[in-house]
Amino acid sequence: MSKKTSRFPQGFLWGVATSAYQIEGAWNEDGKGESIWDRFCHTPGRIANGETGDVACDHYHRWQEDGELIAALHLNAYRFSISWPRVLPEGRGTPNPKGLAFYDRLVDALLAKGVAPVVTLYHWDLPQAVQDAGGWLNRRTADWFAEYAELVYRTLGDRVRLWITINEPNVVWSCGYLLGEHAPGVKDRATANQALHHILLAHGKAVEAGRAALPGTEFGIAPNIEHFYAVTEEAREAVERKRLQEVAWHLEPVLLGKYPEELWQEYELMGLAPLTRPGDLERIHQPLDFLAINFYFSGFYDRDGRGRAVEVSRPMPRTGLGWPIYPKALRDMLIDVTARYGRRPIYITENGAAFDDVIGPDGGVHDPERVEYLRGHINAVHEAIEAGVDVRGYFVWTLMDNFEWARGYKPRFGLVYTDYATGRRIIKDSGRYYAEVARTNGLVVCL
Ligand code: IFM
Repeated sequence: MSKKTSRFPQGFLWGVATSAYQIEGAWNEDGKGESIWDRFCHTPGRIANGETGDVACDHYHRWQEDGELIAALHLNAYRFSISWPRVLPEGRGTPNPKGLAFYDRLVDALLAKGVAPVVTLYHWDLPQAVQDAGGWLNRRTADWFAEYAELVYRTLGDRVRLWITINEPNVVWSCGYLLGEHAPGVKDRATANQALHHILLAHGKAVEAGRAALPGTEFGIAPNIEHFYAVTEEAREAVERKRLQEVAWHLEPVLLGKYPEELWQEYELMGLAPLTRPGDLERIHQPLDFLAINFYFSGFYDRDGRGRAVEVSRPMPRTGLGWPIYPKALRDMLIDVTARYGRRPIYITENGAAFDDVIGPDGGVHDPERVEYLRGHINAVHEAIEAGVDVRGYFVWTLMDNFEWARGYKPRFGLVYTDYATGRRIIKDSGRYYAEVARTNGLVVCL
């Protein structure tokens, strides 16, 4: 079997991504305020095994060791999120100097190791005080978010080039407000659409504030984009409708300055459309420097007798969570997004897989399926670049096993194994594999 090395463009970012609530712990230390995830996890019955992010990976105390891990993996970028209630315990008003100092030190430590910090402003841990004032249903939350963003820009803006406003608005919409599986645990479509509108408004306001405060830096948003295939010609319309509901509804206000017309009209008739004000969509539709895309899912669909898309099960490898492993969909999604919305810089800001990793008798963690997963998906990114898509970086979800929201600690997504009993971190085989890809800026593929 012959092999070839696919090289990536010079300056390509190789990173890992994390989020504050999933790794930091220290939920009530050093003046941090309560978040909606603290409240949600402390409510019995919400999270598998009653687990919480109270301690998580204890990154708040072990951040130096974690920074060293990132450098040991030869990565040149690290995407992390700021906990809004850690820096503004009440969501607005008086900042918490100790919270700001934590991120300040982290950024300095990363830069000293040649790792570019990529900052996400909102990865779901809304201050509980803001929730108590209505949360994302209160339009003022968008203003408070922009004020919070300004505080972070003032603190870190001299050293951070890439800013992501909101992580996966579509997942907040679906899991937080439609299915009720995530904080704040709502199950109502009209409420979900209203919350989404204010989240997108918050994105627009934060970008506007960022442009004024930090000329020369770059701003984007990180939707989670799934790729859908129609298995027959007849299924195309149904699949396009699914894409409108699950992708375009969240993405097009940002990229095109309008909600998809057909869906808007339907929602309006059913009393499910959000209340908007003149100028909102212009504000949401900020020019973006890049699109950050999180990619995990794809599916094949037929249509049922009522013209709805129904998933067709196809034999294919799956992750430990049963999620399909079909790397070609990453390439196809990137080509599709570029064709529909225009060529622009793209970062894959999350991609990864959970497996039931264990420490082996030799003390190592051997995860060949994750190595294959990464090889396939990184190859798909390379193919997309060759097809003309402007991909500038790739971030594995995630640095180390951490708190997987409603599923608790069982799913292990990390390149590094977290031994929760002791806090010890062990680099998995996939971590070593990815380190080599990053070090050489290239991927070896078998022909
Ligand atoms: O852990 C999450 C992350 O917080 C958001 N994107 C998907 C990941 C895996 O489910």
